[in-house]
Amino acid sequence: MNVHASALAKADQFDERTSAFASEVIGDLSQHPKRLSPKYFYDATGSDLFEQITLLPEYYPTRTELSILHEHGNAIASIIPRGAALVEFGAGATTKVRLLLKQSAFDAYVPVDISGDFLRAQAEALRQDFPALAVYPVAADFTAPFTLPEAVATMPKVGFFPGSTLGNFEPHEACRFLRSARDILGEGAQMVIGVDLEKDERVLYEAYNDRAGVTARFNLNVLHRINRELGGNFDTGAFTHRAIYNRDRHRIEMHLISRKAQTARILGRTFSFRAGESIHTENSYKYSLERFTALARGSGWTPRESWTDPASMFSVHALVASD
Ligand code: AVI
Repeated sequence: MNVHASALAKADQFDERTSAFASEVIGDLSQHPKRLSPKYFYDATGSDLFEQITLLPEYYPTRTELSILHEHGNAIASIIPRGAALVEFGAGATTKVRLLLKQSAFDAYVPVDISGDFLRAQAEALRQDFPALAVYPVAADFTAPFTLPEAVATMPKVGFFPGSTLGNFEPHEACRFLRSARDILGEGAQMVIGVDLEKDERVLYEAYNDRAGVTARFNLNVLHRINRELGGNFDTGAFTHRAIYNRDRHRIEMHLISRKAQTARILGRTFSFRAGESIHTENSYKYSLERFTALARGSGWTPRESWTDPASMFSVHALVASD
């Protein structure tokens, strides 16, 4: 039996989502260099740690994007057609979308997220605060094709993808996501998207190596999650967080570094780590305005307008689906 098949056989007792997690973890830790997908950061603990990250003094993206959405709210509202449906790809904290919903005349809001329970709770809170807004949550993996609710079929569509989550995709994945979003939203759609910008390396370094150690806990949580959900036996104290800026590839890389030679068992498989060996857990790409514009153009979108903060730390773009 090959590695994946044996992991899957052991994972028989798991639900579909945990089996997929098991099989991906086994596959990714069998690679050279070892890696783990950043999408597995976000269980309840990881999502809570990420919310804490967004409030850290060093982590500028969240508050800077909010300041842009505030400052340029009227300009953003002016390009949004009346009675449009706002389709948010991924649904985390609702602070940003609330700002957009307050500033513009949307008739419907369609949050799309893999976590159905979380989505329904968020949807209920928004229904209470925006009684005139129709809310249609869609439980789906937004990186793959999905169908919009019939109720918004005839409304103009505006996609919303804040937080520079696009930066966590490899460039070819970012292109694939933008193409797929264009297909889902359809002709004449618009997209409002937040993208983190290249900047002083020290600022980038500190944003991912905060003094309080929250990013380190967020990174290490993926090993805790493997222990919790897959019965792994990672000695989590024997790994350390490392985030570096890779200038040539325009990205922050997050790694978990093994402090010593050690092994970890997951679902009957043993993985060996050399002292100093890395598990690559995340890339966070930083764009220049030119590189993002080129990416959008090559992915079925025409850039319409973009806004940055006075220090050019972060950018928000309005795109229109190309014909
Ligand atoms: C969600 N994403 C845009 C964050 C980022 O900045 O790449 C995830 C994160 N990783 C470490 N800190 C925050």
